[in-house]
Amino acid sequence: SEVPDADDEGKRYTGTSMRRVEDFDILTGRVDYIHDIDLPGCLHAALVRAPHAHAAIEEVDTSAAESHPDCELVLTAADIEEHYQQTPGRLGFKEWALAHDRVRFAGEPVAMVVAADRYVAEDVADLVDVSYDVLDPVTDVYAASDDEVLLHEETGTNLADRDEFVFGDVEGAFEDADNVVEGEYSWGRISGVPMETAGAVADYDSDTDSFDVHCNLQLYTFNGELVYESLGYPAEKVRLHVPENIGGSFGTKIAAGARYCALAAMASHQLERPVKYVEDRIEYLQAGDSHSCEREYSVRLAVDDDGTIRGYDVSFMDDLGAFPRYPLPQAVKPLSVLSTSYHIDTVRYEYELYLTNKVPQTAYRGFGVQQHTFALEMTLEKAARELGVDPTELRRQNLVRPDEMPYELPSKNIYDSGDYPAALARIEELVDERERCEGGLLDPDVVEAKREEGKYRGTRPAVTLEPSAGVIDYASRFEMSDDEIEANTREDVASFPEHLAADLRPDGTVTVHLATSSAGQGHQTVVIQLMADGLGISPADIDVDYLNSAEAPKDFGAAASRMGIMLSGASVGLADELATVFEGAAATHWGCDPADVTYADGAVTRDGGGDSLSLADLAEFVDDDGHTATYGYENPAFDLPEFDDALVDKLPTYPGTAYCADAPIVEVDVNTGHVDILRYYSLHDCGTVLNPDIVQGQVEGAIAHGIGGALLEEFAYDDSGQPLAVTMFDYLLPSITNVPEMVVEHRETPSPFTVTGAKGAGEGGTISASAVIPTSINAALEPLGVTVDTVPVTPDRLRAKLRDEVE
Ligand code: SMO
Repeated sequence: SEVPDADDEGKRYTGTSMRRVEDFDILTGRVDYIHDIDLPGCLHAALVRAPHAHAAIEEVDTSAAESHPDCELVLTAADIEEHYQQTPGRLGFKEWALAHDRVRFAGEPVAMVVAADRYVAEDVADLVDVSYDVLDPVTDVYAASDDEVLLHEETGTNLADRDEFVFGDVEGAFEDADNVVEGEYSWGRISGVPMETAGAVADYDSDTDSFDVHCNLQLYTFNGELVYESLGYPAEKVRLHVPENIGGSFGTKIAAGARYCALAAMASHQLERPVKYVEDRIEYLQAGDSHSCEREYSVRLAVDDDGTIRGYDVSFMDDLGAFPRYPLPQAVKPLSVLSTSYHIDTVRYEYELYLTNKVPQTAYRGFGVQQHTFALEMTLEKAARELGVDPTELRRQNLVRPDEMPYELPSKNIYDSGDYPAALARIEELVDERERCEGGLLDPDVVEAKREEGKYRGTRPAVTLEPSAGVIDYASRFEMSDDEIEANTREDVASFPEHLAADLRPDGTVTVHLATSSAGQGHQTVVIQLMADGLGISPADIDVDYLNSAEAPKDFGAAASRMGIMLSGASVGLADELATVFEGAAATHWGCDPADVTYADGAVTRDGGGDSLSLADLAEFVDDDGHTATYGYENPAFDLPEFDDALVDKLPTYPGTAYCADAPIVEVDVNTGHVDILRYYSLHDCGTVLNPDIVQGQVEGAIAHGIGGALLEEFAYDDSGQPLAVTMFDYLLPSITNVPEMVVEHRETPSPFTVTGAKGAGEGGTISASAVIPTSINAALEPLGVTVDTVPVTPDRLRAKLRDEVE
């Protein structure tokens, strides 16, 4: 095939839109998803799920089910107690794979039934007779905070966690500032809703007393702990295998999938046959992991008449659902972008996390950063209106400037690089040139004419941030000294590396082994691009596969937009290390000094002589016991030679901070309460772009998710704690009618903290869209004096606002 010309740095593939190696199989239906894994003799499981949000379990009568002729097994909490350990919980709260004594959310699994196929298993599950004593449900943070009904009586409170972080003289700033702007907002419960639901196929082998568990867990090497501990088996006895392709996750396959792995494994252990369980769509919508924040905010902004922001004070209450789940509440990550794109030195951030009778919160694309960004953008919008200043100018004058980069936040994260004011200026320019002109969507005459029909148009651009690849337990560092922070950051980052290993095969091609699962992001393609350039060989001569959890190092995995940074850095490191291995093998073969041989472009040559060995020749000399080289990627900030010493001391907690300046053109129909996004502008900078098509796809997909959260999606519950959105008719995903044409421009400001300058991408559009859509709606409605304060901005919410404030 044709070999492209190399660029100035010798790269042929990195930075190009090389076609994704994943897509041919995906698009032609050749991919095995979790449900396609078919082991001989496999049995199928169904779950008995709680019909009540909150109830004591009085009795689980399995006799009718067990006497069904086709029933293979019924597992209840009592069986698990006897054989297996508890699923580890957070903050002292234990969540069992099957509910013990009490159910705490509608849809919580109570029993597992196994039969020859899923249809029979569901019929048998109907025969499991559970007697409940129904308890009062706790369905919001206000009821939770009363502590009249407790979810976990042993703890004596529904407050799972609270914390307060104060940077600077907050009270002083609010006393001295010319103005104090206050806001109250609400954020609705949403989630990722991937195309593929969570599931597991477990196969217990009695000869070795060990398990093979096929699963579509996100973070399978890391979250395997949850499975091993539930089973009471050591890690090496439980081999988790992930398929090459997973049908989306967005954070949602981090925790609940572990429950399914454990349950399928327990059943397989009892039956000594493979057992499969995969959530169906209604189960996912009713009780699937995981939900994002459901939040009530109370905020204050101290701002002078000249627009200088003096302080920001945000308190919120999160509805955490029934258990504090692994890994961390989403409330914590925004500490890394506390003032988002703005220079605000004085900040107070306080959260209270309440337990309620709903599906627990874990992770969803953006991991809390969008909720934080939303509140600050909404407050800036309000401030501009109260002060009578231009909202975009208020934002512009407070943005972190390029001459402040790398910019250290009071909360100790460091923004790597970028030009936020220029991004805002460019997006303004694009909107002016294309939309505020004659015939544009915001042509003043068109805007005026549309208002006559009750359609209000507007846009409000903003710059928002996406912190990438950081350590996760951010909050704990505020109890540490600077020295401890440095040591801890090194340790944390070192314990969350990403490893790649490689085999050189006899035909001279290379297999790269990944230790992290992909949910569609294109990891395989990016690794192949980087390795092809690093080794100077054709992408066709490289393939990629996945290690199982027993073979793999315990890497963290794909989360926090980290894989672009981590896998590209690891690929560069692995290619360098392979070159050294190849040179060493050739030198040994020739009996010469390795310094006298050079690897380049698929061959080692002996300096000065004509000797040369191809990779196929070398395959005979490098050891053949598996991997030729393993490269564990640690935060490159620690050893980048060009790195400024002063910064090494500070250590960025998130080595990449991508940013975007976004402007949705919205149209609000005040008659129906419907919001249309007519076009969406985004200027996106994720540092070095490794594959423009992949980044473009991530940007567009993330914005679509943000549109869903801003306008459509909500896991609503009624007063009895019953979920109201249990079909796709109730939980409204954005579709072709809601997602507009997007105009996306890319800037590339490399991160000085990463090997390739990549910053990470994938969450930015979700973070941005769900903030700038509500502020753009408020901008559009300004002539009516109406403001929204709750997302999603559904037609009924908007109509209620219009009725209250206008009619
Ligand atoms: S919400 Mo993610 O999997 O960092």
